[in-house]
Formats: sequence, C-alpha cells, structure tokens
Amino acid sequence: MSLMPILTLPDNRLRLASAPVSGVDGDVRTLLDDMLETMYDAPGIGLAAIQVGVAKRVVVVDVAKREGEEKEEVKNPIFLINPEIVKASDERSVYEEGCLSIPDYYAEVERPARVRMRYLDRAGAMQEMDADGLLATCIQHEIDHLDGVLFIDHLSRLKRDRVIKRFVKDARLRGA
Ligand code: GNR
Ligand code: NI
Repeated sequence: MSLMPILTLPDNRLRLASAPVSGVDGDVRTLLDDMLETMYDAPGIGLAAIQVGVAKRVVVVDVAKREGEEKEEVKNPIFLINPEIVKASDERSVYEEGCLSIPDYYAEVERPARVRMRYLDRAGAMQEMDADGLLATCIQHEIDHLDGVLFIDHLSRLKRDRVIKRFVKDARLRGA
C-alpha cells in the first residue's frame, strides 16, 4: 500500500471526465487500496481516483468515523467502481461539504437526501445500495468528481469564482 499525492485546485485534471473501468483486476484493486490508505491518512470520508490523478471511475468512501462511536476506530470502507445513481429522492438535504482537493474551504450544498446507486464492488460483482444522510451526500460528491464537477460548482458563481481565484493566487505565490 502506498500514499498518493492529492491534486488540489487549480489543477485542471480535476475537470477531466473519468473513463469507466472495463474489468476489476489486480491493478484496480491496488488502486483501491492505495486510495483508501490515502483517504484515511488525509483524513477524508471519500476519495475519487481523479483526485490522485487517475481518470478512472473508481471511488472509495468510509463515513463510519463521523457516524460511529467517538474514540472507537470503526472502519467501514466501501469500494465503488463505475458507480451510477439510478434513483434520487425529491426530498433534499443540506450538508456543509469540504473537499480534499479544495483544502480549508467549506460550504453548504443542497442535494437529494436519498439515492439508489449501482456499482461494481471490488470483486467485480454488480451491487445496488440505498444511501441516505452523509453517505448519500458523499457518494454524490464523489460521482461529481468522476464527471469533473466540484462541490463549489453547486454554489453561486460569485462564491465559486472567489474560491478559484484564491487558489490560483496561492499557487502563483508558491510558484506552481
Ligand atoms: O472528506 C470529505 N468530507 C466531506 C464532507 C461533506 C461532504 C463531502 C465530503 S467528501 C470529502 C473528501 C473528498 O474530497 N472527496 O472527494
Ligand atoms: Ni472531493
């Protein structure tokens, strides 16, 4: 297992549309393991492959920490390959979102409160799962990444442009 560097704004690779995975082989499972380790290390509750520079439709999620008991190290990793939302509730919910690719910025985003998703698991088997609460929000945030969409795209243009500008400026100051 190895940690992978996480891309941050204004890296344009974050705007790429990721390609579907044709089969779940050893390379994909290695990618999943490296992504999971990288996500736990960050720490974050979700990570899409493009955030580590790999434009494949591969996601890892673990929301157990936030919803589980404090102190106790509860792990519940979910591996999603080619995830799709097949049904979304009319009911919406609002969460304060953050993104490992947009460090230290948080904002409320409204999304469907419940979703049904279809995906391949790490054994390559087709799965369907219903999600609500933070898991539903996180999965929608990750699937957005696979389409080159960031949570700031759900904010007003003013807020979005302000955030992007700040990251472009910071990158210039770092000489990137
Ligand atoms: O760690 C993360 N927290 C989070 C909080 C609210 C909604 C979505 C997320 S996902 C984010 C990690 C990340 O950037 N995944 O792409
Ligand atoms: Ni993100």
